[in-house]
Amino acid sequence: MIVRRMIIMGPPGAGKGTQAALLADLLQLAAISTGDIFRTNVEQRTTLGLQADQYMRAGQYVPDSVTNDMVRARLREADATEGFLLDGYPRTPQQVDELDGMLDASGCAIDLALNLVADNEVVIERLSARARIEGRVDDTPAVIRRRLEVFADETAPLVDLYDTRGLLASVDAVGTVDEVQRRIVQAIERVAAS
Ligand code: B4P
Repeated sequence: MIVRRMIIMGPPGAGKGTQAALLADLLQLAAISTGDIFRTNVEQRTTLGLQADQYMRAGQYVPDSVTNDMVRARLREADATEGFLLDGYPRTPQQVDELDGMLDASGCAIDLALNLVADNEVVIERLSARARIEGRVDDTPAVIRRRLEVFADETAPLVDLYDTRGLLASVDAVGTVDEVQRRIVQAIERVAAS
């Protein structure tokens, strides 16, 4: 099986964005990061950005309706028709339902749900390091704590859901970027060989 449609899950700071960019390049897939799209819109002060900004600053998820509409439009773009890598979407059961509907409508399906596993101590350290370098407004200690709580409450249960569907591959995300990438490539190769 050729892996053409993937999602990447994991807590904030697990390395989703980092690994998604590398993988999209390697597999020639469109990398779609909902966090990046929101941040670009916030910078450009678009209507979508103004809607998303308050939630992101507070470490909350942007409302499902806003996020789903944005992803639906992005998946219709030409570069996503042959394959995509969704980084940070879906994050709620409602987003899973919407994504299922979008894929049904276009006659395709997810091939793999990659779950990056890292404990809170590691991700807090990474996000705190990024705060010192980039000064992202959602990387302050209080907001990091809130993001981890929101992840545990709303997104962690989705791991079991994709496992039940037989699509899950969990990868240890503790290690260097190269080490984690090698583990991910091995996981994809196992799925491709099955
Ligand atoms: P995201 O942009 O997805 O932020 P994130 O979960 O923190 O992951 P990110 O990709 O930035 O970090 P990564 O783990 O790669 O979301 C931000 C916000 O947008 C959300 O809180 C929410 O408000 C909103 N949002 C996004 N999607 C949404 C959705 N579907 N529904 C509703 N709201 C949504 O990397 C973190 C740091 O670790 C980096 O500095 C990186 O360099 C470093 N790092 C990575 N791998 C490493 C390694 N192996 N070793 C050391 N450092 C590493």
